[in-house]
Amino acid sequence: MRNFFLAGIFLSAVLLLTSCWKQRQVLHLYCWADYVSPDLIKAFERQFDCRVVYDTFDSNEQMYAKLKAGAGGYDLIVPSHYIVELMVQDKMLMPMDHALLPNLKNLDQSILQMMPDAKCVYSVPYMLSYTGLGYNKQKLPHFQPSWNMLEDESIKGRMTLLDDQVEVIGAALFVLGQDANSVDPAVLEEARKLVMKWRANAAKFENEQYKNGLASGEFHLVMGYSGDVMQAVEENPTELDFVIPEEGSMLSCDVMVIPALAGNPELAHQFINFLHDGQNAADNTEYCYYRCPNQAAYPLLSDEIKNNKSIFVDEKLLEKSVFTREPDAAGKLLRNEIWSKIKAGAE
Ligand code: SPD
Repeated sequence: MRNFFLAGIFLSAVLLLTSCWKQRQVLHLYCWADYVSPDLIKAFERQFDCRVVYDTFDSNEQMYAKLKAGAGGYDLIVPSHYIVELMVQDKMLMPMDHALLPNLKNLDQSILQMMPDAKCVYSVPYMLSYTGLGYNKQKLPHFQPSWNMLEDESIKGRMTLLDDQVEVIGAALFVLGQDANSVDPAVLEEARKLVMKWRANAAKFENEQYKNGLASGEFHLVMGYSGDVMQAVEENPTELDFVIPEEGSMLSCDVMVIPALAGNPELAHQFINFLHDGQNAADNTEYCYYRCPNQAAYPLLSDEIKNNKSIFVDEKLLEKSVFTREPDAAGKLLRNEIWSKIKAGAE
């Protein structure tokens, strides 16, 4: 009888907890992997009595195709800046309510001015990312900070390229001394030929697992996003390093956007505002190794981060870097064709 009574109490407690749990608001986040500090997510959940459900994509194309195919249910998405215009044209996004975003005052104006949506009508800058080379210093003692390393025979089968046409074609255009956003057919054909040489050395095109492959020693050279590679380098700075090649690199700013059909746009605004609190933006930069363009965060960063050249890039290299622009429809078609040929290994 006593056991029956205790079981009843236990069951009621479980039901009570379950109903409380169910009532908590949920923020459905669609984002690149390892891109928000888990501690910050927990702090947000506590402060706003909610749950964050974090779903990942590994390329803008994958994210866009999923949305285009009708995937709903997300409250906040983190694409790269150059795809926002297309998402706006497709009526996929909701305008930002600035009254809910007082921390926009913290944004770094010098970065904001480079953005196509500088007034944050539909997007709020999140993290700046460069593309560069991660490498194993012991395996590649002859390493040079140049994209030409991708052609080096010694890395055959031990190298990965990003599965990201903007970055790969852009890198080839840097080597050729051309505009990294070019849509000139003859120039792109030259870029294709160069990438085909790199492809012959590549184990795969890939956007997420390469950092683990670099850390484990499987890959000796990877083309990667700055912060992702730095996360691996920090685990093993004796053997690994990351550089932005001397020819220059594509610069992107990933941004936060709210889908037009978001179920909880208010919570999405609260999350954006929370991430742009100065201390939170600093903590997030320390976690991700990407620079959050938040002026209030900069003085709060550790010296290690302030002096990290993949986060606060040297002026000279910054001048050579090119902010990615979305090509017009014809240019996009041409670039897609070139990329499909590259991926298929077709001549
Ligand atoms: N794990 C986080 C990866 C962020 C990558 N940013 C992509 C920029 C694409 N141009």
